[in-house]
Amino acid sequence: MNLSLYTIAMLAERLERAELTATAVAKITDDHPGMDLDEAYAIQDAIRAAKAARGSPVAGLKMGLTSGAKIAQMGVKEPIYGFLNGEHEYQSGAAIPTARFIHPKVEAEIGFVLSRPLQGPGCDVDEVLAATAYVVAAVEIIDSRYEHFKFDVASVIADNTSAAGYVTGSVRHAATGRDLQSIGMVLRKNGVVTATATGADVLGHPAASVAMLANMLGQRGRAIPAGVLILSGGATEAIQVAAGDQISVEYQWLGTVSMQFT
Ligand code: 0L1
Ligand code: MG
Repeated sequence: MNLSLYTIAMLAERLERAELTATAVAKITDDHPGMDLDEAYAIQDAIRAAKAARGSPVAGLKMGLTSGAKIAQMGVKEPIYGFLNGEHEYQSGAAIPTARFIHPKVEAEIGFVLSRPLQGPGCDVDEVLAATAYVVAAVEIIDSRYEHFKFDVASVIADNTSAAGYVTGSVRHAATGRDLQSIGMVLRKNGVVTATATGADVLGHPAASVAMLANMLGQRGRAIPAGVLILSGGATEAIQVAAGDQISVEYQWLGTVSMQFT
C-alpha cells in the first residue's frame, strides 16, 4: 500500500460527496497514478463504513464488469465487486428522480438471495444454485462519479463500481428447475427495444458470477451473507437514461421490471 490512511479517508470522502451532491469529479488516479486494487477496495470500504456510520443501510453486493466486452474494454483480469446502498432501492413501477444522479445508465441483471452464506475458495455454479433461496429480476442504475463516465479499473473500484441504485421485480423464483443460462431479457427504452441479452452473457452463467464473488471475498477473509441481494452483473450493455425516459425489461420467466425517470 502506498496511500496513507489519511489519503484513503480523504478520497473516500471526495467520492461520497460527489455521489451525494450529484457532481462529477476527476478520476482519482489522475492524482494517484500508482494506486493499486487493494487501495481502491480500501477506499470503497471507507465509503461503505461512512454510510453505515450514518445509518445508511448496506443492502447487498454487486458484481461489475462481468461481460466479455466490458472486461476486454477495461483490460481487467477479472470482474470487480461493490456494495448496494439500500437507500437507492426501488420496486418495479417506481418513479425515480433523475436529479439524484450525474449521468445515469441502466443495465438488466439477475439478482440472487442466498439461504446460507458462501465463501471461497472453490465455490462453483452448483454450490451457488444449491445455496440460493431465490432469484429475482433486477435493473441496476449505474452512475460513475467521474467526469464523462471515464475511469480506469482502480478508480471505478474506489467509486464503488459506479453503483447508484437498483430496481427489483416482484417475481421470486427458485434457482433450480429453470435455466438461468438461457433466460432471455428484452430492454425497452420509451417502448423501443434497445438491448437484448441472455443469462449466459454474464460470465457464461449468472451463478458463475456469484461463485466468483464468493471466491474473491474469500481471498479477503469475507463471505457473501445470507438474505441480502446480490446483483450478478449486467447482461445487457448499459443504456443511458434521462428525465422523462421510461424503461422496462421483460424477463422470459421472471416477470417485467419497469421504471419512470422523472
Ligand atoms: O455494474 C457494472 O458492471 C458497472 C461496473 C463499473 C463500470 C461502469 O460503470 O460501467
Ligand atoms: Mg451492474
